[in-house]
Parts: sequence; C-alpha cells; structure tokens
Amino acid sequence: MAEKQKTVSLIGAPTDVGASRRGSSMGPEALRVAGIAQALGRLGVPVRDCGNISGPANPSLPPVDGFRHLNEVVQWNHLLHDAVYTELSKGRLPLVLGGDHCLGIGSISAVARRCREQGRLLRVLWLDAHVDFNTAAITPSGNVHGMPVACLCGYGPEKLVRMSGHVPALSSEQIRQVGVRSVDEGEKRLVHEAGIEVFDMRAVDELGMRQVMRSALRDIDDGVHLHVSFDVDFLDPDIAPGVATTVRGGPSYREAQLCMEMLADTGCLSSLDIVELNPAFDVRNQTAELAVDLIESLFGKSTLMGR
Ligand code: 6HN
Ligand code: MN
Ligand code: MN
Ligand code: MN
Repeated sequence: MAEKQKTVSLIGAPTDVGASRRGSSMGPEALRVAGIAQALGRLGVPVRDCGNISGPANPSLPPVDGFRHLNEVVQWNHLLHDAVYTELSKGRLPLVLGGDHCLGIGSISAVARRCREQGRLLRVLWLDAHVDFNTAAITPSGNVHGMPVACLCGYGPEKLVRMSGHVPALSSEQIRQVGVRSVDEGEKRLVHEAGIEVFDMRAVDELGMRQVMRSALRDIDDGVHLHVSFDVDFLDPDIAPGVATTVRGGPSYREAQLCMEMLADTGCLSSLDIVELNPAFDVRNQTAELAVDLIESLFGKSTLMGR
C-alpha cells in the first residue's frame, strides 16, 4: 500500500537568464492559469502554492568566458536550492514551475543533498530533446540551460558544481535521459565520456516507449527518491509549440502519456521540475494545458484501470 499522499509544494521560478530567447520567465503563471493546482486537487493530492522565488532581472547580455549571465544563474539557483530543500525537509514534494532548465542545477542539488542526509537512493529521469551536457569550452550558445546535467555531474563552474555540498551532485548511474534528438558535437563526446545512459528518439522508434521506460526505470523500487526533470521541449512541437528550442520528431501525445503513466506506476515520484515552457511561443496556452494534462497522469490519473 502506498504511503500517505504527500503535499505538493508549487515553487515558481520565473527565469529566462539561462537562455538566449526570452519568455520562459512567464512559465509559472501560464501553468497556474492552465490550472495545475486545481488539476492536482481533483486527484486528491494536497497542494500548496509557495508563490514565486524572486531573483535578479535578465540583463540580456552576450556570453562572457563561455557563460551567459553566470552570476544571475548562480543567484537564482541558490534561491531555488534553498526553497526546494526547505520543502523536502518538511516532507513535501517540491514541484518547480520554471523557468528555464538552468534551474535543474539548484533543484536537483537540493534533492541530492536531502537524499544524502537521509541515506536514500536517488534516480533522476531527464525528459528532454537535448542532453544539456555542454560546458563553457564546448557550448555553441553560452546558455547555461544547455549545461545543467554537466554541472550536476561535476563538469562546470565551482559555484554551480558545488551547490549540493558534494561534487559531483550526481554520479552518472543516477541519471537517465529519455527523448533526446539534438546533441551538439562536443557534448556528444562528453556525455559518452561521463557514461550517462541516454534513450534517444531512435531507441523510442525501435523499441517503443514501453520498453524504453522499462529499461530506464529498471532499478526504481520502494524507497527510491525519483526526481523527474521535465523539459517541455521533450514533446513533439506539433503538440507543444510553446517552447523556444523546439526540435521536430519528439514523443507523440500517446507516447508522452505512456511515459508519464509508467513514471506514476513506480510510486516513487518525490520531486519534479517543469521547465522551458515559453508562453511567448505558445498558442492560446495550449502547451501549458498539455503539460498540466501530462502531470495529471504523472500523479496517477488513469483512464480505466483504477489504481
Ligand atoms: N534546453 N544544446 C543547445 C545549447 O545551446 O547548449 C540547446 C540547449 C537547450 C537547453 O532546452 O534546456
Ligand atoms: Mn544556498
Ligand atoms: Mn531541451
Ligand atoms: Mn533541457
């Protein structure tokens, strides 16, 4: 029998400092307007909205030494780390409403810190069109939203790499990536060198989402803390136009639903990021509404087989 349903804490993190195209800072409000709190409430999940954290403005500057807005990125991630850590230590399930994907550094650093203290096993499922494994030396853009996995695995600037209190915050076997279809030349080498398990779209084509998720979730059972980092560009742009970094050929609506349902079936979901939603590219908030629909499945809404 599952343990008592944890309270979900919504933490808005309205950033776009990790990207070059602006607008993901409007993501938290778009998800609220799409009814994220009400949707979870209908499932019987207790929800509290912590409001937004508030960090530095976007100075819209070019990269310096391979990083755009590094100071701002560090400040936002410190704030987010502290907010996520606070909710985890109160026994709640933090749900980060992003914001761009640089936020994965602060969010997952807090999760890694908490799991280390509790002696809990941590697994991270990274749902994304990209591997987000760039460094200052190899980045084509200087955008830190293309670097969070590298930082969490120990490749990056001190201030980001050390945020969890332990370097690296994650070892490579703790993370699995699903949905990948855009990898830069340098990061292809580095992601192999680091030994990250990547289930790209070719794997989804050949094996199907079911087999991919079975492999990705193979050692996730009772007692494991499962963190899901859901970059909305994971989804096919035909169904999810509201992101700045669309890449064609992503999971369909049904494939995405199955992915979420299989994550829900683990019963281990303990923290979540929803990032890269960009209302400036969306049409009538449909991508936010789709994200909310998928999150309902992630929290156990099923059609026929009552669980
Ligand atoms: N995201 N690999 C590209 C870059 O600029 O490093 C794109 C990164 C996209 C990051 O969508 O979270
Ligand atoms: Mn701090
Ligand atoms: Mn992405
Ligand atoms: Mn990403």
